[in-house]
Amino acid sequence: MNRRIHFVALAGLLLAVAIPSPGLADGGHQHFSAGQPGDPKKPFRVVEVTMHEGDGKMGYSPENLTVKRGEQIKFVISNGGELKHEFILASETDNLKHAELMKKYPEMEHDDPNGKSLEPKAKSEILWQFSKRGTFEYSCLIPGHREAGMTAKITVK
Ligand SMILES: [Cu+2]
Repeated sequence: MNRRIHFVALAGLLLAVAIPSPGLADGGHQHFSAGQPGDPKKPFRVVEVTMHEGDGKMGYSPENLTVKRGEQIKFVISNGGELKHEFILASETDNLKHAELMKKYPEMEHDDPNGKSLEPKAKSEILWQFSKRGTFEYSCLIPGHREAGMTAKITVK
């Protein structure tokens, strides 16, 4: 009996060590498709992003952004609408997968290095380093919002 309890405790410990915590944002364990969280000690460019809706459409301003590979951008994001919105920075592929998941869990809240949920009139910031060339995006994955136009393209040259 005693040995068995020890075995269960040991197995639990091994399992806890073997599974990396998704909450650790040290860049080594969390998967980000659009680059990596920025370093506030290094230079960055500020890009102001607003979220809005009206006339059956939803969107961001700006809708297009071009950055140089390695450049850091501080996104200063404001929700200028009457609804809750999100800013999720990733590849289109990852955002589409994430959007499918959000259809099942529409109440998902984001406060991640690459994504924020913003209540109406709320503001937030994301500092990001675009370390990879390619085409990425920020999008709102609340069901129906992306479809109504809430996606913006980022080109990393
Ligand atoms: Cu939205």
